Amino acid sequence: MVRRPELLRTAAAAPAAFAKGLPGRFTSALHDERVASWLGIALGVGFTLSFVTGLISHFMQHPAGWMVWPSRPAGLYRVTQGLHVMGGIATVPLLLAKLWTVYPRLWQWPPVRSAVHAVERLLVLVLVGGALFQLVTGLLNIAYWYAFPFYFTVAHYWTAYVLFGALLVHIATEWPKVRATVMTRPGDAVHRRAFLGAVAAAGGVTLLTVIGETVTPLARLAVFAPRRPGVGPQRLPVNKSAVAAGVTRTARDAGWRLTVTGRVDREVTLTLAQLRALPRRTVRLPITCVEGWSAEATWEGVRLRDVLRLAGTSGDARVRVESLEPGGLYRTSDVDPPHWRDPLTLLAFGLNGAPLDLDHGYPCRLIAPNRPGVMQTKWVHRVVVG
Ligand SMILES: Nc1nc2c(c(=O)[nH]1)N[C@H]1C(S)=C(S)[C@@H](COP(=O)(O)O)O[C@H]1N2
Ligand SMILES: [Mo]
Repeated sequence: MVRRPELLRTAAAAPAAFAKGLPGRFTSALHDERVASWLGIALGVGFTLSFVTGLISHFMQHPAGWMVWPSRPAGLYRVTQGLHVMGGIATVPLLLAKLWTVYPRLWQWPPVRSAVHAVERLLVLVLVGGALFQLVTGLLNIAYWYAFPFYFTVAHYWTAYVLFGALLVHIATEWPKVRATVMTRPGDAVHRRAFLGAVAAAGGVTLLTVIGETVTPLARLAVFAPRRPGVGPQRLPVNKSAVAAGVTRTARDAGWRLTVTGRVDREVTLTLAQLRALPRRTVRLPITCVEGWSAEATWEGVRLRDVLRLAGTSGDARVRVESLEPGGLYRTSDVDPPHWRDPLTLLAFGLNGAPLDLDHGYPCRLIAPNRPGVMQTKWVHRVVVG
């Protein structure tokens, strides 16, 4: 514990570097370059992690023509998207602390000293604006609070490049300062260490309130998580229900058929009974929503590759599964060769030991390894080979 008199003494002795020119206004010794540097390093690591994992998520859903995503390790996307969302959430207290530390600089006088200084300040504006935008829109999105008039994924994706570009320039220009402060001895004063420790603890506590939505043993701590593993029909969360998707009638229709069509040797049409009569497999796979929650479940169904073999397809075929859902962004998904050839990829009709719930995609849904939840299409009725 820090004793108060010592804290005050240290604080009084430390130069309040950012408050220069504004005597008496910003008296805390924590408005300090050393504190700002440490927080900057942590934020640099955090934002880089978010950027890279965000790109992975984006390009898994919208692969460029030359990209081939592997289907293994089966839980890889669960890790990268968990880092993206959980890491982003843990960054919030760090960013707030950093903004508090440096905000006296906002009032520096004169506001602009030279052209270079003007560019530097503009860059900081982009950096702060971009960081706040990414964190706020990310949080609103996972809370299903669409308070913004633009399409989330597009805005979040493009802002990421702007933010990361500004971050790289910022690192390049601030690096000498970081070296001169945190990379030189002597060590940090007690008040700085206490403050940075408190910020780190705040990040940790924030993380604990949500991480259970993907780290199942901690599910009970996840008081701020919008979805929790184990909560939902068949102990699995649901994002879009059958009612919301408008499939309650078509999915329960006795006339439901699974059709395999497109570039096949022979078109195949199966009733649910015929599908269930094919060799059955049971796999353990997670659903990993792009919003960060994930949950493992036991799926029963037939291998997609077995169904495709019935129809006769080439080994490098491009496959698309289509839902009964009449519209919506996730009505179809592409299943590229590494995924449709994978023995874990099923057209599932059973979940956790019972027939698939209507909300989980009855009569039949796709479940595949290493894949975003948005591509685990529910209420499948057509497989189109291209
Ligand atoms: N047809 C269809 N399939 C869909 C969706 C959808 O909106 N429509 N949502 C997807 C999303 S975003 C996720 S995370 C998973 C969730 O599966 P679950 O509801 O069975 O947990 O389903 C996916 N499959
Ligand atoms: Mo999702």
